[in-house]
Amino acid sequence: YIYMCRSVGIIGAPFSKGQSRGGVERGPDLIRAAGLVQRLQEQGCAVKDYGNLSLEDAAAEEPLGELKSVRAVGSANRRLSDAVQAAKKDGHTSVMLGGDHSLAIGSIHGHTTAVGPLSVVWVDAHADINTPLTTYTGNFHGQPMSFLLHELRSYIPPLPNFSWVKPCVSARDLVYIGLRDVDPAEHHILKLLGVKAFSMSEVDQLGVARVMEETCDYLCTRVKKPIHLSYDIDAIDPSVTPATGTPVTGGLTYREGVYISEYLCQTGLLSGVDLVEVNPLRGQTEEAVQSTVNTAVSVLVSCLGRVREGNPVPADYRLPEP
Ligand code: 5AB
Ligand code: MN
Ligand code: MN
Ligand code: MN
Repeated sequence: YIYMCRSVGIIGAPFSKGQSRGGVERGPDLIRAAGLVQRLQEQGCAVKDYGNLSLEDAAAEEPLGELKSVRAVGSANRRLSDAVQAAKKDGHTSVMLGGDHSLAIGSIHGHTTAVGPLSVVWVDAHADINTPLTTYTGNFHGQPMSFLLHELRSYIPPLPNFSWVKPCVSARDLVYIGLRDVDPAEHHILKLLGVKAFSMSEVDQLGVARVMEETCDYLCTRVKKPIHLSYDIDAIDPSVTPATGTPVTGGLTYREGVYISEYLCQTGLLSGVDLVEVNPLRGQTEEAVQSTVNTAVSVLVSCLGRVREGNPVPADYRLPEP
């Protein structure tokens, strides 16, 4: 490894209306309070913190059929898309701190608007690919991928505040890692579109190192596109990251979770990252919350150059002599 200076643009997205549990809007401030910016600076990153977007509308909103907070989700994501575009135009690796996973709509839309076609790596216990017509919870954090895929265009109804969203990702440019709670309709969509997915079974079978090799071989066989990593903290096992809204047993270990980040960083193609679904109100104890938040920070610093063998010093470093 050579010493490398990365520039990082952090965008806080304190938004929770893509699901029904309060608390997840506190994610950005908690992740910062755990020392994200200092850790990044210590490892040589130039950090610009764009602060938190103001995304939550005070007004409560009637559900549209089963769908909850449609307008709020649509307008929050529009603002987020603009913010990510600005961060990319300033030359940063964009880091979006959620908030719930409905925010991936705006984050990926903004990223691809600024840099062109992307590869997407979606690390999650869930596939988040329900359409507004297959969801049985009505929560948008279970649907973001359906709005982004070209192949699902004809299955998405028009929704208020969503007319700006244009499909921008091809199914063959998407890889899932960590799946273990996939709804029947989502499973149908994954098979219909032939989406590459490494569920926890494949992680068990192949090991995380091979999963990452195969992920990058698959994504890089054609042109090497910039990578967007959308990381739901519930991909990691709830024994490590319990403070999240939809925990599912049998997840990635801390080490597997960090390895995924290290590996993607090392490709040199990682251009945008989401870290979502940290919810302090879902932790039973202060330790449970801290373990979740600290793991989120570890995942992020590893995306941005931290290596466990130790990071190199700048080229002008001189070992002190007595
Ligand atoms: B998360 C479920 N499939 O659609 C749905 O945490 C869960 O962003 C979605 O991955 C979980 O509501 C969304 C049942
Ligand atoms: Mn999830
Ligand atoms: Mn998710
Ligand atoms: Mn969740």
